[in-house]
Amino acid sequence: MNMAQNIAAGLDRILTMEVVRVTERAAVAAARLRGRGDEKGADQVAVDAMRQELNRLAIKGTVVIGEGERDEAPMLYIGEEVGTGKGPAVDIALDPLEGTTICAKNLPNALAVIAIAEKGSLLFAPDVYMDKIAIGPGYPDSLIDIDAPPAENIANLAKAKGVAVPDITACILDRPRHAKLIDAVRATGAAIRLIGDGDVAGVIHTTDPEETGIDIYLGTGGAPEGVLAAAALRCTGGQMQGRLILDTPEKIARAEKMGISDPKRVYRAQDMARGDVLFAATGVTDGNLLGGVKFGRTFITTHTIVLRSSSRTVREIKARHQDLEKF
Ligand code: VTB
Repeated sequence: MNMAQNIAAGLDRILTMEVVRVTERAAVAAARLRGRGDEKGADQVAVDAMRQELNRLAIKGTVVIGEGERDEAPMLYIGEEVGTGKGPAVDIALDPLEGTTICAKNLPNALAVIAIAEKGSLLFAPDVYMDKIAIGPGYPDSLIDIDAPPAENIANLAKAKGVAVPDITACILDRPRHAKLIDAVRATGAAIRLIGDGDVAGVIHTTDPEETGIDIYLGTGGAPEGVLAAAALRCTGGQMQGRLILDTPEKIARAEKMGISDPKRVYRAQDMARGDVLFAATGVTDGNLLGGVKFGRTFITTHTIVLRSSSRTVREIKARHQDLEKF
């Protein structure tokens, strides 16, 4: 395939390599503020760093999932144009620091995250909650059903995996709103990994249960984080369903403005992130899949995962940065 054909077939392949710098840079900036109890500060430096690096990419990018509406987020707001402007037109979902509280407390699985997709192919999700369910690759289609009771989903998963229900671990955000869900899962005998934040990582962890110990993700979290997780799952394989929680007329109106006409629609990963998608995440703090940034005396190391949906390649990039000036 020559270059022109390659571009026509999806995103420019070179972007797969270029995008790594974007999350690396955000992760290093945030990692300098790990464990300082300063959520806002860590987020701000990550945003600045990601934006700077993103603006070096040869793309005509539009942020569709970002730091918020233009009036509440001065940088990387929804609708902001990023990149050099010379290159393919792409839509971007990003979270320069997914898990600001995790970073502030120096707990596992804070990430710098980005997804780049062909124009018009990412769900334009309002910043509301989303009900989510996800499992990893290698299972029959439609094994999970967001409307089925947790016990049924877990039993079906255990059967398909060829294990007993108590051998299944579900990942759930530790929130009072999940009390019933937690009780229902515990009643099955399955184990739960309760996480404080970071459900993008939680969903991705289902794709490698041997490494992470997590088989299924359940519960409600941010809708923007849902789109980011869906982008990753499109690349790794796996199944996800999400439904926006539009429980007030105000939220329904907000969603409508973003083009969502059916407030009860169930989105699969392939509905939230269509076409060719690139996904990159760099660890800020140590985690189950990615190591955090390490500051050596003369170098900094970063650990990044880069995924592309059209080739389903999973790349892990461990970088040793010796030119510390660049940070
Ligand atoms: C999750 C989690 C995020 O928000 O989406 C969560 O992944 C949902 O909101 O890291 P609540 O905190 O209100 O439950 C975060 O914790 C922060 O964006």
